[in-house]
Amino acid sequence: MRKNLVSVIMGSDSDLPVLKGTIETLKNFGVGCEVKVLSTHRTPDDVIKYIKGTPKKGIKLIIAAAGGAAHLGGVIASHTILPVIGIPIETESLEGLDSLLSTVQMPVGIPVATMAIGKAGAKNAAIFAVQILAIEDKTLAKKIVSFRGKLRESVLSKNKNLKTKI
Ligand code: RP5
Repeated sequence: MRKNLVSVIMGSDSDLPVLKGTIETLKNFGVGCEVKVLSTHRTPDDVIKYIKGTPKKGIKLIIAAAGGAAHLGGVIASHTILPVIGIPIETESLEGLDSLLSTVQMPVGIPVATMAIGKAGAKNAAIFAVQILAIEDKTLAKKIVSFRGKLRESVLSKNKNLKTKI
C-alpha cells in the first residue's frame, strides 16, 4: 500500500456502510486513504481545519460523502483547490435526491465532481480518483486498463449460459 493520496470524509458514521465500497475499492487499487467523519453542520470549524492541513500531508484528492442537506462536498471545495469528488448518500425521506441536488448544484467556480447516489457512486468515486491519479502514474493506469478488461469479460461471460435462462 502506498502513502495516503486520497482523503475520504463522511458527514456521519451512519454513512460508513456505503463508504466501505469506496475504501475497499481504493485498497484494491493499492491507493492508501485517510478516512474521517466530519460534518459541515455539526463540526463546521473542524472541517475547515482538517481540509487546510491536507496538502501538507500529500493528499491529492478529497472524496466527500453526505446525505440530506449535503453541503459537505461544496464547503470542502470552497476551502481547497484539490479536486473534490462528491458522493450523495441515500436518505429515507427523499431517497437521496436531496443529497444529489445539494452536492451537484454548485455555483460556477467551485465544482464538485458528483457521483451517482449511494453504493454505485461510492465505488465510482474511488475508481474516478484512481483514474485521476493514473494520469501521472503508469502503474495505476495499467491497473485501470486491467480492471476494464475484467469488467468486459464479466459481461461477455454472461452470454455463455444465456440460452438455458430464456
Ligand atoms: C449527513 O446527515 C450525514 O452525511 C448523514 O448522511 C446524514 C444523517 O446523519 P446522522 O443523523 O445519521 O448522523 O450529515
